[in-house]
Amino acid sequence: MKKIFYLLILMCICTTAVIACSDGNDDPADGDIENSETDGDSADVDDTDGDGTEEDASDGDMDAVDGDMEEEGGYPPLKCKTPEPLGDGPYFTDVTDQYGIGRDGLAVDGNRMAVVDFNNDGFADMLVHNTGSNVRDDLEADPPKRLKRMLLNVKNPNLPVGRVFEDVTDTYGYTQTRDGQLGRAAHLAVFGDVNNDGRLDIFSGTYIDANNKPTDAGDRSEILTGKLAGGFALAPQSDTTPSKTEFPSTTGASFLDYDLDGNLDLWVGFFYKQYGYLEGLQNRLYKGNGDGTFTDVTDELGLTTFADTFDEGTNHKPSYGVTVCDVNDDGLPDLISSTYGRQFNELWLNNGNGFEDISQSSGFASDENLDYSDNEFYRCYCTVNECDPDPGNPSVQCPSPAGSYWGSTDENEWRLGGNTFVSVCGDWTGDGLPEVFNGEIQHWHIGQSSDPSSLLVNETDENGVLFNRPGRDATGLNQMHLVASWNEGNMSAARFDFDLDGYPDLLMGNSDYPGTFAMLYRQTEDGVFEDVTKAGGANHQRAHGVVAADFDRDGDLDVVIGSSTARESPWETNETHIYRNEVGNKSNAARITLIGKGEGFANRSAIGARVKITTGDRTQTEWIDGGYGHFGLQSELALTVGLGEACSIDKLEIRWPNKDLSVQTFENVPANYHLIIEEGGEIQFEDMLAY
Ligand SMILES: [Ca+2]
Ligand SMILES: [Ca+2]
Ligand SMILES: [Ca+2]
Ligand SMILES: [Ca+2]
Repeated sequence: MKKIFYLLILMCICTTAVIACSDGNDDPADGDIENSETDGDSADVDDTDGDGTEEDASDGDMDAVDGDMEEEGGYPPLKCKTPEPLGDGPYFTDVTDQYGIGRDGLAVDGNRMAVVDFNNDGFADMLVHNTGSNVRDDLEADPPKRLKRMLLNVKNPNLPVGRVFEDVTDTYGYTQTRDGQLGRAAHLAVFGDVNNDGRLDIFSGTYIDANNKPTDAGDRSEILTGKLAGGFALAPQSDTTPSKTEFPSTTGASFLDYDLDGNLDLWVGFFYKQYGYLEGLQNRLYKGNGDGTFTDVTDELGLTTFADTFDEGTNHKPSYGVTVCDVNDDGLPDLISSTYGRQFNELWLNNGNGFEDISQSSGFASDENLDYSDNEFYRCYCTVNECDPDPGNPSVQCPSPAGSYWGSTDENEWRLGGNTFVSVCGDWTGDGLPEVFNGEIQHWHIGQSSDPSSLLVNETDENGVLFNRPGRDATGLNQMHLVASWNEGNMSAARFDFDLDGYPDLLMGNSDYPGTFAMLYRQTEDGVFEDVTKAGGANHQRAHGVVAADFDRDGDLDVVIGSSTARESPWETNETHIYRNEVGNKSNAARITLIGKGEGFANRSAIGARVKITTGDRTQTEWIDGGYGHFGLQSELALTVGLGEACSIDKLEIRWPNKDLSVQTFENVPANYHLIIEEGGEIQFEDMLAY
């Protein structure tokens, strides 16, 4: 009911906005939006002139007496901005305390975050998980020890304007257990409306470390469905909840609709079977049944991997994150596993009937550099084993015994990939095909054995899916090393257009090692990135977990950055910080919310929808994302698209993730509004808010 009410409000706003545009901006060239009745939702919108009665449906001639009819299909007035040069910064300022989550407030700790609007009020909320193992939260402790915080973005009651977070972890029921206690063990979450009732639901993933079985409280991954009255309830258990006799090391999850039936499905990644061994666990695809339950379809769709087929590259991978990405833009979402242990990354192509392993053929699995001679641990191994050719003397103090750390495996191709934590999918180059940025941990002493973080440029053509790695000098995604014994800890990353100039940028988490901090790269008009970390002001130390959302709804994307306390960190706890974007909203932009019609149509969350935004000779392509990367990062389901100097969108094209992959186009859509579009319907315009 609440959702229906919300929609009615939106309709009213829309109608108001439409009436407000009777100043002559109505462009007859608006094309296919002139037929205002196409959404079929006659009860809500037929009173176009606001007189409290429905118009006669047969009155299609828009006569002059009806005045307002003319504007019904029109758009609200242009609200143009003139972008200013970025200047010296800072582009972001730390507003953690203002949002009430700093040390004097809720003292939120955590570095795995999903920032979606889970109470449907239009503002991005936040669910934060902290690193931890098999234990429940200790709510008896003083203060309570919590590994997850569910936070609502609400108006600050003490200020005329401004937002603040309210802790609803317990009241919203996120940590409820099957035995009635609170504090359920959980380590990641992604959101999507799995039962298409208008309320977001949750996959709550639990990482069980098989080395710590005694502390296992028995909690396993769960689906929680959103209640109409707010909060969440445990859904009936199905295949997404492993049994208590299994020890699944869940590390990532992403909602998608692989079969385009309108019910969200779920791709889940798992780490090692047991830490300290090479063998991973089978990653799994679950088909959504539309009621909160899921059925494991991994094997029947060809996604089977094996315990020990390392040489063939078909082994269970130690995944450290999963991502969904339609790499060949055919509307059928494809699956990525970001793999740790320098093992191959996985890319599974959705062919409509199942999945095909194209990890190797596409070049996605690893880079082509097979030189392992500068791997110091391999050199150590060779001090006590015969190696041909001899890689030379190690320049590190070797472990004891010298051949440990799997030195005997270092010559194998399947150990010459990356320690990939996050794969970020999105079109950076502007050709409509998604690139993938892979964030890696890399150490100086492992040398070229280990793939560096890099942008994989999509060069798919009629011959198949292909990724190319142009390298750091070509992309500009360089990283400065302050010490000779450097480590790169790129465990998280977010793709978003911070300055809304129409060129998506990259915020990269960098953590766990001395001297590491978040790095901000701005994409320039020639497609090369420039490092603007210093001017950015969000160079958060030991940045572990980064994700973007427009928390204050002023039009630009703010960021949340988590912290790590690993290895002599400046932080005492894994503090979660919010940085407000101070520059983006000087440019023109659009916020776009898509709503699918549910089962038999597009999924209600519109996850997988493709949006093309053309201004002048440039087209940007965006997809609605169901979560990605290391421990379930997720940004807003609403898109924020930068338009730079353009104050209207020449052409807005939406491809819905339904069986027909139906496409809607709108022309000359004014910027600087929140555009809400239900599948098959018209654009509802909402004014941008600013708090
Ligand atoms: Ca739901
Ligand atoms: Ca489905
Ligand atoms: Ca940009
Ligand atoms: Ca903002």
